[in-house]
Amino acid sequence: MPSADAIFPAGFVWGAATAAYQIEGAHDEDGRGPSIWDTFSHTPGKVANGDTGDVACDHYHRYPEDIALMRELGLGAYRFSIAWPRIFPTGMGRPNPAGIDFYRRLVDALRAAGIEPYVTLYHWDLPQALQDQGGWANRDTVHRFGEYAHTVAVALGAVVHNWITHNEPWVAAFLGHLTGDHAPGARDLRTALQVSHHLLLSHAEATEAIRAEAAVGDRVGITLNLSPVEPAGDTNADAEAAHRHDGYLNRWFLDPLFRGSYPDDMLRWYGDAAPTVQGGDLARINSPIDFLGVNYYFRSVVRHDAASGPLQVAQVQPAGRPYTDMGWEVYPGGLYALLTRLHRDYAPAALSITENGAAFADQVVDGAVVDAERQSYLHDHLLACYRAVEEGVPLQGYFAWSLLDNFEWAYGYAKRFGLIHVDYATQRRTVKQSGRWYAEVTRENGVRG
Ligand code: IFM
Repeated sequence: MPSADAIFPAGFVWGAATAAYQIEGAHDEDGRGPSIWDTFSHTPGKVANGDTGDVACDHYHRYPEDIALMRELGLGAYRFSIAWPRIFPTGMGRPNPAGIDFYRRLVDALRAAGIEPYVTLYHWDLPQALQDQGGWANRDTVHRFGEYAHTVAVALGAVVHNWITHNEPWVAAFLGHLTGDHAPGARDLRTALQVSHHLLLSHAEATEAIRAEAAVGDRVGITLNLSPVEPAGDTNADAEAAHRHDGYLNRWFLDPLFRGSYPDDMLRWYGDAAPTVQGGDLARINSPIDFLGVNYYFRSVVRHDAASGPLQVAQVQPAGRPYTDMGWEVYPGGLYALLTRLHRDYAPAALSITENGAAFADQVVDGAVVDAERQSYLHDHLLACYRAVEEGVPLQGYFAWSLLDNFEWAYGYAKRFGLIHVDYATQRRTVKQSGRWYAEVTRENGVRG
């Protein structure tokens, strides 16, 4: 994409994002209970290199240093998640005051630094005790999530004004319960679909709980991982596969949230595996939200393949394109296509990019990390956002993923997404070249030249 000045509207929010299990460490401190990710990562063979989140970036102890780094980057906002098992070590009962205190200290320190907290309630770390009772496949977990949301809203509502109920429910449902790549490692389509419905319903329940405590101007949203889907070839079968993949990944979540129904074509495709939905569920899920969080990394190019799983869809990696260390195509035009489609088809009141970024195999050389590829990835995706804003898409913020290198789930520490490099042996932080460049973006309110 050519370089040009792209100065965003006044008030545009510049941030970076993380998640509790990926950075906090302190897995058994101050009363925190185990989550499904503790269990999963400690199960041999589930995570590359046997890595776990036991220590991670030790952010639990080093958050003041990390907030000082956020200031260096000029962040106006920081998106982080609360570890449910710090607040409810067994998922229910009495809240753990030490867990609440940690997040209060974190939020107070952010506010003192002039950084607005954006709080995600669920970024995949379900208390293990709730998994032992069926986890998200059990409808009771929806109510436990509502209680947790209420407790956190009471504890932090005076100082937190932007809430995200869930991060990427598609990942939690399908990687956690269909492919088994994520905790809790189940492999069953019907379970995955029931979980997806309960996650959406719990979004509704948490939204209601937060709104009951909220002040005027407080905002509640949900973050979805979304991707435009393109057919690999020009056959009808590929076109249908692309439509189906769009239904699986995008419409399965967008339609209930914005239209109050699951897509008919997907209900037909899933047949007996479709989830049990009770009367009134969809109306609650369809209640207005203040913003839609969008996590975008790559487009999906797919072809029909009768042998590829329940969707009969196979991913294709177009030749001759750039790829990140995750094997994800670098395709900024997909972000523009996605934002304009969301605006056209679903018209959310506001949008925020709650994650966007890239993993590359960074190295510290003479005290510096020269990550030109990440800088260019971010640059080109910001230009895509700018184009969308210019065309009237109500995009209000952008959060780079991620503030720090961190625990990349099944890949462990092997993949680095940070604006800041972490040496896990010493916990030394080094701001990468992309981080210094992002500091210019936040200062200029956009990309110059
Ligand atoms: O690290 C994850 C994050 O937890 C959720 N969104 C995608 C990121 C990169 O895979």
